[in-house]
Order: sequence, then C-alpha cells, then structure tokens
Amino acid sequence: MKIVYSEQHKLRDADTELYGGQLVKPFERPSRMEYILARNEAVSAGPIVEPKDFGMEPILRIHDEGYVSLLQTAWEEWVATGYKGEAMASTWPARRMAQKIPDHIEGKLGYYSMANETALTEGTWKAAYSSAQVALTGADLIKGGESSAFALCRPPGHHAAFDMYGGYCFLNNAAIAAQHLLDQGMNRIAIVDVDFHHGNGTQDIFYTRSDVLFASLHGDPRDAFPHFLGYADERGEGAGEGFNHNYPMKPGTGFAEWRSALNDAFGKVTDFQPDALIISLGVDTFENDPISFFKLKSDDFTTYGADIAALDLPTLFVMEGGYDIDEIGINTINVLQGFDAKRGTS
Ligand code: Q9C
Ligand code: ZN
Repeated sequence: MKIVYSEQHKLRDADTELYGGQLVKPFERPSRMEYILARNEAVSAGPIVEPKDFGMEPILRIHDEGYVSLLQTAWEEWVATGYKGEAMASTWPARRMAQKIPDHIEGKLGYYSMANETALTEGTWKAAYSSAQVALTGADLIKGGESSAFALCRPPGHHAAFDMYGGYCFLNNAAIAAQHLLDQGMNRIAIVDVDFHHGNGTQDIFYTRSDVLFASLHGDPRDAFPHFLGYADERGEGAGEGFNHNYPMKPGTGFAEWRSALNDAFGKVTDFQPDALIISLGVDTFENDPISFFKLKSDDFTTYGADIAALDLPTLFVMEGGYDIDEIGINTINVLQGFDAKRGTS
C-alpha cells in the first residue's frame, strides 16, 4: 500500500518533555520516523508518496478556531514574554475555576491543553499542519479507490481534542481524515484506535455523533495516561450514544486478551457497516515500549494486521505512538505486511 510521508515532521524537534519530575529529551522524537522508513526500505511494504496541501479548511472542520490560532502564534508569544525554555502551561482551569480564556500566553496554554509533558516549540505548528495534510492525502487515496493507505503522520494526533493539545498531539489527524471522507460523500466512518493510550481526543470530537463510530483499546485510565478518560462506561451521548466503545486493560495484558478485545470492537464495526475504516495505529503496545505496559510481541503485529484486513473495508492507517526503539519500525511495518498478505495485495 502507498505510504504518505513528509520530511516536514522534522520541524517538530523539542528539547524537553516533563517526565517524572525531570525535563528529558522527548520520547516522541524525529528518529521514530527513521526506524519506520528503514524497515520499509528493507522489506518494501509500500512506495512513499508526498502529501498534497488541502489547506486550513479541513482542519477547522474538526478543531476550534481560537485553538488553531493559538497553535500558530504560541511560540512567538512565549518568546516575547522573555521566558527562556520551551513553551509549556503551568496552570489549568480545573474543578470550580473559571473557564475563560486568559490574555497571557502561559494562561492560554493552560486553557488549550490537557497535559503538561508536551512543550510547544518554534517548528511545532508547521509540523502539525503537515502531519494533518499527510492524513488528508491518505484519506484522498482511499476516496479515490485505493483499498488501503498508510498515513505516516508525525506528530501524532489522537490525544488532541476539539480545543486541547497534549500527549504529544496537536491536530487530530485521524479525526480530520474521517471528517474529510464524510465531506467527500461517505456516510459512516469507523475509527479503531489500537495505540496503547486511550484516544481521548478522537472520543471527545465524535462523542455526540452517530456518523463516526469510535473504538479504543488501551491501558486502563486508572493506571495509564491520559488518566481522565477511557473508561468502559463512556458509550457516547445524545445521538452518539452507543457509538463509542472503550476497552481498558490492565498492566501486563498480553496478545490473547488484547486480540479478543479487538475482535469485540470489530463486531461493532461490522454491525455499523461503515464506508471506510481508519486505524489509529500506535505500536506502543509492544512489550519493550519504554512508556507502556502491554506485552505484544513483534509477530502479534503481523497477526492483527491480517485481522484488520479480514474486515474487508477500505482502510486508512494513521500513525500515532510507539517510542524510540528499533522495533517500532519492525512492528509498524509488520501490521502493513500482515494486512497485505491477507488481502493478497501489496
Ligand atoms: N508515565 C501517544 O502515544 N506521558 N502519546 C506518559 C507515562 C504521555 C503518549 C507518562 C504519553 C503520551 C501518541
Ligand atoms: Zn500511545
């Protein structure tokens, strides 16, 4: 399958992530893409294609205008204050506090974020914009009749909500792609999120809607980031009731249990009869991932790639998490190869 990729992701290269009370080099770093590209080069899973530019409109179909404009200007505003480090919030509109947008950049960052590990930097907006264009180009390929495509997005997107960044995410690439497919004439899209972390942003965006089914398999929020969403009793609201499905799982969960949750989610997808399937593909479920606690092995990624293909739906893979170790290349490409082998395509 075609792999959409842009070098522009390199503009997102933060020096700092707040982790365990220390400022460390971010886990979500440019070299992640090198591992995936190198593995693709070694086994030729698919040709690399450049993204097209769909402009701002499809981004603003999903995200709040004030939020998007903050992402565009935050770095300049931050530098103008005289602060010396990378831009990060220090206070949030928590329980019983005013939900008003402050004027000072430090306050605005708190208003428009849901976590504090993710620093804003000079090139972040450009990279996030390009990542969304990569997803839109993948969606366009599917709309044009390709049976599958891989949007090799970076930075990732599934933690980004209507008006909040965090968890290394700024624009919700999978949601932007789903909305684009609907706007191009499709009626129903299913998004299955297999990243280790709950896709809180995607859930937030589609929570009251019945035209996008969302299912997420993830570390139980009692034990794992983002901690404040992803419980099994979150099933959608209003028209969206019954169109959101969460599968939280405990530390140490292995492939057998994970795969039976995937199978359950696929039952919901089949009943929904979508025009296309989007997989939010994080490979941080791997046993040696540095920030996660599931126990999938490299071969398991091939197996579940074939499970996805068996649904027999036009399928867009959108890259999410999976951290800086050699196997992120192997595991990501294994999913594509398992899918292609089952479909009898390449
Ligand atoms: N102690 C994605 O995979 N911090 N984002 C976790 C663990 C944030 C993950 C801290 C993890 C964000 C796209
Ligand atoms: Zn993740």
